[in-house]
Amino acid sequence: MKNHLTQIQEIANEFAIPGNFISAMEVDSGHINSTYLVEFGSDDGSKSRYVLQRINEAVFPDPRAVMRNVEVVTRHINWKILRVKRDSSGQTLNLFPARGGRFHAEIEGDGIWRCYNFIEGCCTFDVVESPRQAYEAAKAFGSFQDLVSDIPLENIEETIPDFHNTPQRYKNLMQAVAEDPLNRVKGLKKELDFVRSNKATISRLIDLRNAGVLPERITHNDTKINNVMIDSETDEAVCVIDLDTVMPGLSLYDFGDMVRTAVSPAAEDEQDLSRVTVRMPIFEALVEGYLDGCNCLCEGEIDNLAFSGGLIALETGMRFLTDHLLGDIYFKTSRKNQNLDRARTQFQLVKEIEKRESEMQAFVNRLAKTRGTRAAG
Ligand code: GN1
Ligand code: MG
Repeated sequence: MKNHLTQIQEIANEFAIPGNFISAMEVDSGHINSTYLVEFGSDDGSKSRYVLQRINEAVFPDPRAVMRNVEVVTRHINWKILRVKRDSSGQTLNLFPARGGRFHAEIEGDGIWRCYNFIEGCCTFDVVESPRQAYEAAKAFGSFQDLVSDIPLENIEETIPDFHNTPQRYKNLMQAVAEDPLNRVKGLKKELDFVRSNKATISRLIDLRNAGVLPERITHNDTKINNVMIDSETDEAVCVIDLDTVMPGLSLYDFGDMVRTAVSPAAEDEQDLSRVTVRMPIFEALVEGYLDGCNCLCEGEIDNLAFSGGLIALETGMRFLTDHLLGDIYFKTSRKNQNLDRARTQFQLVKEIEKRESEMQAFVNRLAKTRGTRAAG
């Protein structure tokens, strides 16, 4: 059997990367895809790095559709930055063509791979350290919203149906509870009672969308704070990554997931729940950054910014709990009960956000008013 590195070198050779392969290492990024950082060298001694990624087919049943979406988004953003913003100074994500003329390589027995440029000089944060980082990350996701706002909705496919359909996520959890294939439901009464006690609010955003209050947009849908590359020297956000879930959605899914992943100082799988709290200065920086990045939010969106954080935390908690019940088949885990711990931190966060929600929304209203985003707070 070929060793792993030789295999990665062969996959890298499928892409139009200049120079010679030097090295590859696996990077631990995200709960879904397998990612490698590969280095190539040119004859003049210069080196460049690239990101090779295998798309997880268990999560993305149609990886070619994922690639079509990513192609549309990366090309459009590049066009818009050059022709509308007239700014060619920053780093953007680019796909490299593969043998056969597409932007992905189909490796027999080893799935679908793609290759991006590596964004140099940056780092990502699992836990936000300062309001400045929160502001920068939120501004980057806001700008992303603005950059993709003129892609026709029909150019983007729904690659994971019902991805942020919270009532559907609730049904999936209840089905897993009913089936309980690993006999894990016992001992989860507290968690399940908590979820059930929130049933009344889970359809709020979808109901508002159906009523025409919230517009459907092209959204990122996975705005975890570690999906923004931050310049290591200046702390400025450089680029949003992880475009696989770009789909038609609601801006509040994006804002809510930022709140979920940024406001608390605790890790996503923290076991000491007393560490899960809402840092108001971080929340405020998220609102300021998002509104600075994207100028297009309507009244209904502004009204639900604080609510969205709790909803996405609840939704993500239900997804982690469902996966725990089904045997950890969706999210990568590195230890026993990690998905259960992740679910518990999310539910704790929902409670903390609920306690502060009116204070959070009052801040949003004040800020929106001073910016003239709306007439009255
Ligand atoms: C997954 O790939 P990553 O870790 O950025 C998941 C998100 C969840 C997140 C929870 C395609 O994102 O929806 O919010 O884990 N992505 C997919 O940490 O399901
Ligand atoms: Mg992801």
